[in-house]
Amino acid sequence: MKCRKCGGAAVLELRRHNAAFCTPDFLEFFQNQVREAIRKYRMFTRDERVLVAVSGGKDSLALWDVLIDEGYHTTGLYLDLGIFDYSVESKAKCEAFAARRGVELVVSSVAAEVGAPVPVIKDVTRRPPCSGCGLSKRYLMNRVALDLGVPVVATGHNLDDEAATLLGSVLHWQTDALPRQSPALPSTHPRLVRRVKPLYRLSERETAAYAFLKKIDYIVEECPFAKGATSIAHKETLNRLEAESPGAKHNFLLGFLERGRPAFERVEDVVLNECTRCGQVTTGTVCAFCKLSDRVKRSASV
Ligand code: Q46
Ligand code: ZN
Repeated sequence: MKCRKCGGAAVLELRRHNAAFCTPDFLEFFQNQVREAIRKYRMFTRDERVLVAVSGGKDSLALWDVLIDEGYHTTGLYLDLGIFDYSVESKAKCEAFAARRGVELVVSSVAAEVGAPVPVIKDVTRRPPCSGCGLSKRYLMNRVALDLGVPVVATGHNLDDEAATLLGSVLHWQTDALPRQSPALPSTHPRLVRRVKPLYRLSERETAAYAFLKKIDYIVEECPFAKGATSIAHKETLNRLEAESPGAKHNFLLGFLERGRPAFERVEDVVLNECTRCGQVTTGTVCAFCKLSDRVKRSASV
């Protein structure tokens, strides 16, 4: 196998691009895909500070790494979910990365903010763990960004994540979710920051290769609550399709973004208010996060 660019020995074959690359040329390919994502969706400028949400996994640390190399002004945000050893280890990976690269990492704890860690929230609400966890993550990312005066949060969602979410929405024709599926969600209220996904053009395999080649030490284990999630089943389905026809995932997602998504866009008629308790955005009077934290604190006091 020879590198498409320089003809040297290739380390990685990318069937969907019908190409193979050596290490330096693969790293450049990876950077170019991120540059293209940022440019195409005007995700952020060099003058803006970017809050990078890191979980300790390969995708978010690869994202932070590439943005630092590209010269962006970044701050990392680690949300401590309190999920047993998984959280202890993933936090240590993020702290070690930040120390190695000499960048700032902010840590916010769900237990401190909600009143209990994710496993307890799950028991109190009797809902799947990802429900309280996802709500808390979205809320805290936005609130920390506002507190720091950062206009944009970047997450490490990759092509596989986005294609699996799209497949789930299409299988159920969730027409409310389809217009929101985008690599860049604009701020629609002064108290909502922009959310962007600069890795949406890169597959999980490619981010794993990047992390490996850049010697990034990340947590390999998934969250213990991820097992059995429908998104994993959707990823497996897409991987089978990809094996049959390389490029299927890429065409599915990028084709949707270019040609499918505009058909589902409509003028949002939801009125956004500020939560009377915390001031964050809600469609009601008190936001879902404040309600959740009330419930958790009430159950702890009985
Ligand atoms: S939502 Fe669910 Fe994740 Fe939270 S409980 Fe774990 S799997 S971490 S991406
Ligand atoms: Zn609130």
